[in-house]
Amino acid sequence: MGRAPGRVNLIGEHTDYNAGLCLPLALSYATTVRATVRVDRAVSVRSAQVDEPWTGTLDDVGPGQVEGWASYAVGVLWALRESGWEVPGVDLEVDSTVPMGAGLSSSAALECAVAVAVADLLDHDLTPELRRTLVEACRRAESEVAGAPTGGLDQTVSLLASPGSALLIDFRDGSTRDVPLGWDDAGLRLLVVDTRVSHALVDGGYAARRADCEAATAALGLPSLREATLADLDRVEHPRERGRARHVVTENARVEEAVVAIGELDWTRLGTLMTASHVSLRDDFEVSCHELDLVVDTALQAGALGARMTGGGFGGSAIALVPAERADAVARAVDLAFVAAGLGAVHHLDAVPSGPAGIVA
Ligand code: GAF
Repeated sequence: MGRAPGRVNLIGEHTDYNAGLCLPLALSYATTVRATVRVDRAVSVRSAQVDEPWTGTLDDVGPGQVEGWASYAVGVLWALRESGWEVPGVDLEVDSTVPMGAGLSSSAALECAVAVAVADLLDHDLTPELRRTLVEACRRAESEVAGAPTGGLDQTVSLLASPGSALLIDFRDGSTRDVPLGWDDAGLRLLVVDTRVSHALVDGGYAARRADCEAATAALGLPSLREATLADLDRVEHPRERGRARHVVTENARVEEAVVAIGELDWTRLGTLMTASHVSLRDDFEVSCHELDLVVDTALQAGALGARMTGGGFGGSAIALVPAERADAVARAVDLAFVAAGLGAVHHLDAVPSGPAGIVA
C-alpha cells in the first residue's frame, strides 16, 4: 500500500513557481492507496472519505478528460505513462487522515500515495532518483490533468521529507536539504489551526497571483523573481504587480534567515520571521482572509512566538509556534475569538515533522 503525508509550509510561500526558496515539513497525517492490478485497461478509484467513485479506462485519462477529486489520482497514472512507464489497469482504494480543503496538501498526498503504490506494483525501488521522477509526475498530474497550476512544493516535501526536519527546497535548481528542527528540546510546539474555510487552487486567485508574478518578472527583464532585488522593484510600474514581487523577494530572504535562526536555535527570531511572512502574504500578496488573520492575531496575543497562514491561502490553515505550556491557552483563545466573531468552529491539529511517502503493509 502506498502512503504519503500532507504538509505545512513553515515559511517560503508562493515562492516555488518563482524559482525561490521554501521550507515545508511533512505531517503525520497521511493518505494511503491500495493499488490492485487488473487484467484489462480499466481504472477505478474509490475513497473512504468521498462518496464519488470514478471508473473509466487508461485511455479516458488525460488533460481536460477527468474532473473532481479523482483527477488527482488518475492524473498520476497518465503522467507516469507520459514518462514512459507501462502502467496497467488498476483499482485504487484511497483512505486519508489529511483534512481535505484545509491547505494541508491533501491533493499532493493523494497523488504521491498513488505514485508510490504504482511504483511498488511495477517493482521499482524508491531510490532518491525515482522519488524525484515521481515528484515531477505528481506535479504534472495536478497542473495538467486536475487543472491546478501549482508549483511543486507540496509533492516535493511529500516524497522527500525526513522525520524531525523541515526540507529546504531551492526551486532554482531543484536541490533540497534537510533542516533539523530542534524546537522540541526548547519546549515548543507547532500548532495547526484549520479555519474550515475551504480553498480551491483550481479557482482563479492562485493563477492570478502567478500571472502577476510573471508580469513583474517580464517588466524587470529577469529570468525569474529570484534574481530581483528590492531596489529593482521601483521598475515594476503596476502597484499590484510590484506588491506581489516585493512579497517574493522579501520571502526568499526570510527563508534564508529562518534557516539560520533554526540552526542557532533562535526560536524568537524564527517566530518573528513567520509573522512577517504572514503580514507580507496579507498585504502584498493578498492571499490571506479574515479567518486566517484572526487565528494569527489571536495566537500572537495568547503567547505564540510567531504565526502565519500556510499553503496557498484564500482559507485553509494557519500555523503557530508556541511554548508547549501555552498550547492549550492559544487553542482556547482561538476558539473564543471565532465564537465572538460569529464564525464556525476551527479544527486544531499538531505539526509533528514526519517522514516521506513510502510503502506500508
Ligand atoms: C499551494 C501550491 F500547491 C504550492 O505549489 C505553493 O505554490 C503554495 O500553494 C504556496 O506557497 O500549496
